[in-house]
Amino acid sequence: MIGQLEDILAQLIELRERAIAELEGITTSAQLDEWDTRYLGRNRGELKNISAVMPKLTKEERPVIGQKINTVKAALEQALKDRREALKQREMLQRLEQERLDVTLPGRTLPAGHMHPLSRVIQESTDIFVRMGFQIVQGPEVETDYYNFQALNVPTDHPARDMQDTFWVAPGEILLRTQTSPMQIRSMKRQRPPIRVVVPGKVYRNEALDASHEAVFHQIEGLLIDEYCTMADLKGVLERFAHEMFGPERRLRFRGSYFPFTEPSAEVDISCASCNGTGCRVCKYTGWLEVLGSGMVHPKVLREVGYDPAKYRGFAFGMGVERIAMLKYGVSDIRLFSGNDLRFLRQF
Ligand code: 2NL
Repeated sequence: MIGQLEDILAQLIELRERAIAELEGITTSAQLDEWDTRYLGRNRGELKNISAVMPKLTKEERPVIGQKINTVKAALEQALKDRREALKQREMLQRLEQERLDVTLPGRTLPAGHMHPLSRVIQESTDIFVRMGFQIVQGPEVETDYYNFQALNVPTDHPARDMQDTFWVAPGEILLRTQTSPMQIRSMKRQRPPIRVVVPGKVYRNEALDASHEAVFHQIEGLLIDEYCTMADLKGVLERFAHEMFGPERRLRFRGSYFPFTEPSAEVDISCASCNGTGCRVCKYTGWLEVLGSGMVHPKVLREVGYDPAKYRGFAFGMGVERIAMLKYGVSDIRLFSGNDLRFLRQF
């Protein structure tokens, strides 16, 4: 039976060669599975078919063939495993190639907002006053006639109280504040001197609107009360403010003026930054730009909050935030600040 043995061995060698050659050409895992069943399948795999002859072999031949079959089986199993691994690698490389990412591409920038120019001016201004020892106070926009007018020595027949100038909520009683002074009156009633407060906030005036007038605008008011306080202190504080806000080259000029709540009163001009005071279109050839109103607190106002004018005196000032921002940034129309046009806002 030597012939049969050799025949089987030859079949095994041929099977192994063929199976491995075929394996080389396989490119998908479905083909691999198909190959697996065809050659190594327990049911009708080619190797199984060859093993079927085992019972016909002699006792001596059986282990020889059995061992050979096992060797071929192990070789094919190993080859299958290697091919699977190689295919996996290939698929991974293909995916890496296809799903390639350029990590050097610039990211998508998210649009970031920033402070409104008016908020910035308010923040910068209050910072300057905080450095000079003032406290920042805020309060309601809906006020009483008493805090907005009476306590400030604004007479009942004063034109500011007129229907044309004030937005009344309940005529003669409740109104939208026309300045932030009401909070300063409250501060004085609440505490004793020395007092140093600054009140930023929204104010309302029923005015004809144009490039320099809005019905809703912002104001920063300051108040200082102490035993020894003169106009020189007022000038010093305002000069410091102007220098920090507009630059140390700017000069200030005080012009006599009138407000019901201060006596004496002064309007303050700043030397024009465009021409350095020599005169140009910006300052209408005067060399000066009006920035704020100020004065020594009127004795009637001091008395109203319970202070003895013989013992205490103080100064106060008020400025329009929009006006400061217009001067600082060279804006020619106040309405731009409330227009919400991003082309304008993005410039700050
Ligand atoms: C201006 C002028 C000013 C004040 C506001 C004030 C407040 C108290 C007492 C006295 Cl509690 N005065 N405030 C004083 C002078 C001027 O504002 O032209 N504002 C835009």
